[in-house]
Amino acid sequence: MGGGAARRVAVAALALAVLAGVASAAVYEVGDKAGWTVMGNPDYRLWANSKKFHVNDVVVFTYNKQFHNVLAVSKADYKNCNASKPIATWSTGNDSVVLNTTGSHYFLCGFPGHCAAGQKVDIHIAASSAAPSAAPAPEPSAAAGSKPSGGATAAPAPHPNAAPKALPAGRSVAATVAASLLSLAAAVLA
Ligand SMILES: *[C@@H]1O[C@H](CO)[C@@H](O)[C@H](O)[C@H]1NC(C)=O
Ligand SMILES: *[C@@H]1O[C@H](CO)[C@@H](O)[C@H](O)[C@H]1NC(C)=O
Ligand SMILES: *[C@@H]1O[C@H](CO)[C@@H](O)[C@H](O)[C@H]1NC(C)=O
Ligand SMILES: [Cu+2]
Repeated sequence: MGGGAARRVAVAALALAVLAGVASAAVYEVGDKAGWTVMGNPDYRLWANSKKFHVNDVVVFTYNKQFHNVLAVSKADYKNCNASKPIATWSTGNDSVVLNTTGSHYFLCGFPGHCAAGQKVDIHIAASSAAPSAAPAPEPSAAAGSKPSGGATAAPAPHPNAAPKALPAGRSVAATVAASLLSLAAAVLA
């Protein structure tokens, strides 16, 4: 192929690489630099609201394990700071948790008084945020029924009948761009 064609293919490949990067899972440190603590009363609601989480993103809890731990709990236990029946427990001080479903993921510290002091976080993944590569079991009720308790902005459905698993606009555009770049590359190569 000629130089022009090769260049176009290279551009298409680059664009695809960029798009792949956009679609890959993100890693977030809970509380950013503050970590997972009661010192300084970090605002974990504010922290969670400042992110847009997607399925398969990873949150890392970093803390002194002598003073804190991480419990995944139900919504009710999250509200009441009830640590008696956690769904899962982490306690290494450096815990990576994969958010593999849509809906809310509730975490709190099980040390006495810490949750009540604000060491709790509700990480919400909008139903429309499912990564295209993931085959998640969607939790329609979590996103459709209740209003988002975090500030996680639920993407407006483009059509009333749109399936809950519809890709968000941004990713649809990205997919369209990728598709047209691919056909461009194919045309150039033909
Ligand atoms: C915490 O939850 C357990 C079991 O779910 C329940 O028996 C208990 O009464 C709860 N405690 C409080 C303080 O709500
Ligand atoms: C936490 O664990 C990850 C690997 O899982 C490692 O890369 C990182 O350096 C650790 N951080 C601390 C503060 O220990
Ligand atoms: C999500 O991850 C948890 C813990 O890693 C695992 O037990 C569970 O089966 C996973 N769920 C899905 C739908 O992959
Ligand atoms: Cu704690």
